[in-house]
Amino acid sequence: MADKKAKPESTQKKDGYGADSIQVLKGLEHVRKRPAMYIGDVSSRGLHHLAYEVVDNSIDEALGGYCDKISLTINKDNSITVIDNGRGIPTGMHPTEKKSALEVVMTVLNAGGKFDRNTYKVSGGLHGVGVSVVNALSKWLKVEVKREGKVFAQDYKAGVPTGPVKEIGKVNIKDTGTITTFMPDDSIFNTVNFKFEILEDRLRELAYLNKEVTITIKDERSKKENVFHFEGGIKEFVKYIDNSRKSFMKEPIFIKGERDNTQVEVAFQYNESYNDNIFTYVNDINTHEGGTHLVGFKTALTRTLNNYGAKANIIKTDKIQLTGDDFREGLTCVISTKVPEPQFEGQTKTKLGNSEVKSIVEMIVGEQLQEFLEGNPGVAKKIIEKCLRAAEAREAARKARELIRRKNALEFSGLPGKLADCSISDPEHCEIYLVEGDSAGGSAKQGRDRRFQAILPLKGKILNVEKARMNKVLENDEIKSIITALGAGIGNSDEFDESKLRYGKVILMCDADVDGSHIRTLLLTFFYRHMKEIIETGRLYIAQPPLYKIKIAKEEHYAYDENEKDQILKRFKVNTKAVKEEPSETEVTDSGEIVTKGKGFAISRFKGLGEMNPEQLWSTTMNPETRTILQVSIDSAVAADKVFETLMGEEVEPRRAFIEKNAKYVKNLDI
Ligand code: 0RA
Repeated sequence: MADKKAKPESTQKKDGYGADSIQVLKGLEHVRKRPAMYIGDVSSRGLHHLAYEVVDNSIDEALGGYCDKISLTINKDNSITVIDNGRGIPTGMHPTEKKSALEVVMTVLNAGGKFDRNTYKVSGGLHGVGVSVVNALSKWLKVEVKREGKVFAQDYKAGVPTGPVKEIGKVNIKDTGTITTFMPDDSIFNTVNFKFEILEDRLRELAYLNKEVTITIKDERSKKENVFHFEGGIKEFVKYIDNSRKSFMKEPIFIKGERDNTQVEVAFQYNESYNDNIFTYVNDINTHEGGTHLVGFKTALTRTLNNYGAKANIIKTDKIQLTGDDFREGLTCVISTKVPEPQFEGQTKTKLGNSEVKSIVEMIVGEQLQEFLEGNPGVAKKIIEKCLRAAEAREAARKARELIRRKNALEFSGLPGKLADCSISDPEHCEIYLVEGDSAGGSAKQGRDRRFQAILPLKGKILNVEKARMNKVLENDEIKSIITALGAGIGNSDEFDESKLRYGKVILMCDADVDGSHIRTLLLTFFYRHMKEIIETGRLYIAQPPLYKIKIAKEEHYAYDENEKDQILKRFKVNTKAVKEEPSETEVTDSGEIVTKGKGFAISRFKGLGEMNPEQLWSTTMNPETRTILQVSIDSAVAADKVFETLMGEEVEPRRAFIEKNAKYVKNLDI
């Protein structure tokens, strides 16, 4: 088809850049100079954010009821294509910018907002920065719009148009939509490798939250593909979250209402576990830190169940008082709100601040839950009885906690006996290593910098908290010593006091073998379920001990993985072929070290931390100048929950399926 200039362009100024263009360039330049201000960071997380940003724009069309199909493809060259069947980005002349609206949307910061497409904008935290930010951070980007029976297109490099908007073809007038393909700029991002699983998690979540849309994801590199469409919406979402937990309820309870343009949807059920799992959303954004919608829900749940239980004579109010926690034991819940002007607060800007939302959610949930309980007395009774059992266990837990407190008061310092504390007292400059095993603990104590590094050796495996109630958790010796060493209490929100935390960094140091990885997972599960704030504030780390020691001539080198080992061997021109072809000598030393020897070199694989002497441990794993530590983060709360529940929970079948299917992925999420 012939390249024809689109009408709007023919009326454009011909004399190159006007003042508007210069402003645009300055805006884009700033995005490229300070990308973190717009997308958080330039790691894998920021990279995936680019894709979310483009998809969010299509979801906006879907929220307005104009679009029901969205597809995302990771192309072979690692670029991303997002296609939707919305109205298409307008291509006509923009009234004030004096160029095609399409070019304005793609190149001017925050231009999307000027169109005011619908009431519930996907904006908050780092979302809603606009597709122009994606454009600025892409080596190249190509947009195609189908609108009014025509196909328009424009190309960009680093956010700058390489030419005008062109009409490149014709289509059926009913065929509308937008196609965006972008290649993230590898001079800006640390990595430009998109991960199918990460994008898949977000798209699945979006499909549950917007039951009208069908979202397809395809990976042209691996040929993986998936289609998400959930007629049951968040009700199905709750079942998905709980698919490896047992519930006594056939269907989640579903509540839906609207007041003052604020829409509320809640689905929840109870399972046999002891944790609560509430995922909250505002305009499709996961509000990790909760906020007024969550408070409204909790208030309504506690009050309504309490009133009903007392009225139905299931709760004998003279015998026992139930707290909010009791009503949330074993609860899995999704709260999805649509709020016109959301105010986001908190450290990561994922806490809803709008005060009016609390009473709206509280009222809608209160009314409809009461109706449900009265109409379903059988289920109601089971729910309340479960809450009563929780209350009894809580009483036992309170006694156990009291015991720890009293014991602490009796002991001289209140700190666990085996903790080797550091001498500096400013928590922000201190770190604690939780070390697997007494022998590694001993080496770490000798090897550390005692001014700011504390060591707490842990004996064997800590309790699997996924299968235990709070009182059992608190009876466990290893967990008790972790809690007292950290000094900030336990629990998410009310009982955990971050200001009392005795260390700025908590570093898990486990062996690089199967047992070590199990212990690490148990520890991660503990922190995720009972001290989530430590993870959310970026204080939890995993130490990376080396896997290999390579002795060449008289020098020792350390490698942290297979690849690095090969690189070292290559760098020193060691003939590795000789080793592979004739495994000359493999020895197992007294300490269990496996040594492979060849001409002039020896490679030993560390089986455990205990094999390293204090100096080795310091220089390879603990010295802040030379070590690598991995920061633990929760990108997708739902995915994290799935990992812990499936790995550590009761049901064996889903666990097996999960390990078989996702062996590789689990490894990634471990960090
Ligand atoms: C501004 C105004 C209108 C639609 C859009 C933007 C739009 C943006 C994106 C981004 C990806 N897909 C999109 N689809 C639409 C409304 C145009 C009208 O009134 O027809």
